[in-house]
Amino acid sequence: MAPHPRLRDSAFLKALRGEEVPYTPVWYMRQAGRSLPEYLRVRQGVGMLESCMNPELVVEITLQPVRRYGVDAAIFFSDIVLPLKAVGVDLDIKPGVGPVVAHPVRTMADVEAIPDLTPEHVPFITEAVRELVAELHGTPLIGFAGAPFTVASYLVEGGPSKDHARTKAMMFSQPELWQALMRKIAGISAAYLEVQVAAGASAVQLFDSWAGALTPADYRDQVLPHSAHVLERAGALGVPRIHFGVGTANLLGLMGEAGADVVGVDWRTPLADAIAKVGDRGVQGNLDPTLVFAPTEVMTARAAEVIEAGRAARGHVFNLGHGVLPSTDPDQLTRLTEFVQNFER
Ligand code: 1CP
Repeated sequence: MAPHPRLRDSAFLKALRGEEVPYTPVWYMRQAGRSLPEYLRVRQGVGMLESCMNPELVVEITLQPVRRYGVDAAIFFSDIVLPLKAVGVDLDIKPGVGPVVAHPVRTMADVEAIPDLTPEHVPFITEAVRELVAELHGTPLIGFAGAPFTVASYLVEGGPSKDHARTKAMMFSQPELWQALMRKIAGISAAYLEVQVAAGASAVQLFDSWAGALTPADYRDQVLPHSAHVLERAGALGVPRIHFGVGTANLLGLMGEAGADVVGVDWRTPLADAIAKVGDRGVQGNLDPTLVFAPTEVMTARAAEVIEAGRAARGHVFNLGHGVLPSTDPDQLTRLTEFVQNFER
C-alpha cells in the first residue's frame, strides 16, 4: 500500500527529520492504557498479554488516545516483553506488578534456549499494524521495542527491579554470557521493529528505560554496541529513530551516538542541557508527568518553557519526561495537547 499523502507532511515526522514545522508536535508515552476509562472498559477480563496478541483490541486501544487528544502520533499498543513471549519465553504481565519471567536467565544454556524472532512468530503484530495504518488516515504510527539492557533486566531479575543488581552483576562477572544475552535480545528487538516497519509504522522508539542505572563507561562498553545494532537495522528501513531512557542525564550524548535521530529526555534534565549534550540531533520531552496534577495554568506555563527551550534543538517533539501516570485526568492531557499545538511559533 502507498503511504498516506498526509504522512509526508506530518509535523511529527518533520520534527524527527529536523525539518521546519508549523507547531511543536506532541504525543505521550503511555498515552494508551490505565489513565483512560475507555481502555479500562475494553480490558475488563482480558489479560495484558492476551490483549497485545489480539489485533482488534490492539487497534482499538492504540486509537483511543488519538481520538481523545488529537495527538500528532500514535504508539503501537504492546509491551517491551511481548516479543519474548512470542518466541516462547515463559512470562506474564501481572496487574499492578509488570512483567514476571518464570525462569530467569542464569546460564549460557538459558540464553541459547531463547529462539530468534521471525515474522512468523508475530503474525498478529503485522495484522494489527496494517489495520492501524489504514485507520489512522495519515497520523504516523510509532513502532517500538525494548532496548537490550532494559529487556535483559526483566529476563535476569525475573521481574521489575529497582537497582538491577543481578543484571549488572552478570555484566561485571560473566562478560561472555552478558554479551551473548545482549546479542540475543538485540536480534529479537531489531526483528520486532522490522516487522512493525514492514507493516507500515513510520517511526520507531527504542525504550532503554533503565539504562540510567549505568555509568557512562559501562553503558558505552557493555550496552551501546547492542542498542546501536538495533537502531542501525531500524535506520536501514528509512524510518527516523527515537532513543529514550530515564535518569540518563550522563548518557544522553552516548544514546545519541548509538544511532538515534532524536533522543528522549526525562524531566530531570533541563532541555537546554540535553540539547547541548546530543549535538546535531533532535530531542523529545520533557514535561514532568506530575505537572498534570497542578492547576492548568501552572502546567501550561511549564509546557511553554519546554517548547521555548526546544527551539534550540535540531528538532523537538513535545512529550512528558516519562509515561502518563495512571491517576492522570485525561482532560488535563486534552488541554495540554491543545496548548502545545496552538503555541505561537
Ligand atoms: O494491565 C495493564 O494495563 C498493565 C499496564 C501496562 C500497559 C498499559 C504494562 C505493564 N504495559 C503497558 C503498555 C505499554 N508498555 C506500552 C504501550 C502504551 C503506550 O505507550 O501508550 C509501552 C510503550 C510499554 C513499554 C514498556 N513496558 C516499558 C518502556 C516504557 C517505560 O514506561 O519506561 C517498560 C519498562 C515496560 C515494562 C512494564 N510493562 C508493564 C509495566 C507496569 C511495566 C513496568 C514495570 C517496572 O516498573 O519495571
